Amino acid sequence: MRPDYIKLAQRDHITLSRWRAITCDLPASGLSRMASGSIRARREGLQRGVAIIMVMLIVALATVLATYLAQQQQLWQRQVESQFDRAQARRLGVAGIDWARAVLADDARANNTDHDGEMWALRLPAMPVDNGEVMGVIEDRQGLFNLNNLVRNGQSSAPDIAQFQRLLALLGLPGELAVALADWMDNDSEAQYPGGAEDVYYLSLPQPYRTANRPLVELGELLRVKGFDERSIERLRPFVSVLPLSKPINANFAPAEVLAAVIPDMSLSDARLLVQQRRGKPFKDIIDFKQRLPRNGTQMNDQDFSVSSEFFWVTGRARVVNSQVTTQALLQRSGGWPVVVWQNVQ
Ligand SMILES: [Ca+2]
Ligand SMILES: [Ca+2]
Repeated sequence: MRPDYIKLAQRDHITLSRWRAITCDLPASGLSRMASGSIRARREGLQRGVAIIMVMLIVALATVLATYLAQQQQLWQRQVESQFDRAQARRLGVAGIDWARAVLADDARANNTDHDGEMWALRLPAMPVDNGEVMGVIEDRQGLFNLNNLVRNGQSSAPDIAQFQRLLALLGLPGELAVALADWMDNDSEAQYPGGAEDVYYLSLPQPYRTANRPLVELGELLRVKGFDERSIERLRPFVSVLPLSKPINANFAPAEVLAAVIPDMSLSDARLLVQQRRGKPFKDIIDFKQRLPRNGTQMNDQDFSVSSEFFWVTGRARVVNSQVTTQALLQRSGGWPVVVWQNVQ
């Protein structure tokens, strides 16, 4: 028979060496009884310790989880609020384009001329709205030289190329750019001389591509045309437009450089004088314009000019809290309510 204390040790899964460590100081007499009580007490102590540690771990885990969930909730809330603000700013931006259309429709009902003294051309300060502001500017787009005029009915137009070459010369840019652009847009594949380029040139580039052979869609496309670079595009930007239709230039908005380029016998200094005289006294009609030109505009082609516009450029900005949206739109007003030819909201 094994002594009771050994049975107890085995029952409680205590090794013999551990048992000896526990009982080494106890006298042999009464050992069995005392050993039984001691083991129970230590086991209960161990269990309480484990339980306390488990509770602490659960509390710590719960705290970490609660903190994480609170942070996720705040993040989600901020994302929802930000998306809501952006959606509101976007709606405001689109509403700004509609506002511009309404203003231009009103103007069309009021008169047949367009100039920078009209209400639509005023630059208004930003208007406050709930938690933000909105602002927009309407600009004429028909006082500029329309690059798409270089090609008419799919064919390069020599008179328009000559006008553009005069504009290029006034801006200090090479005249070959006009020929290269005409080739880019005309529907044939025969390069004009000098300066033209068609598929033979573009397909021989390190990263080859084909000639567009169609009108331009936007000014940035010039980067693909032989001879143009960012510097020349920026130089041209204040003086040229890219319109889907060929329309006469609005003499009330044309910069002096454009007037001097389109009217063959007009010098740049004469054109600058005319632009000065135009301020506060816009041209009423083409007859008025011709009468105020040097030599009464004897070399002017009446078809090249008008005193009204169909195309307008709208830029806007809407902000709600910290979300901001910018808008750009090309509008065409040919009678009633202007239509959006192109718009970008971002
Ligand atoms: Ca008007
Ligand atoms: Ca071509």
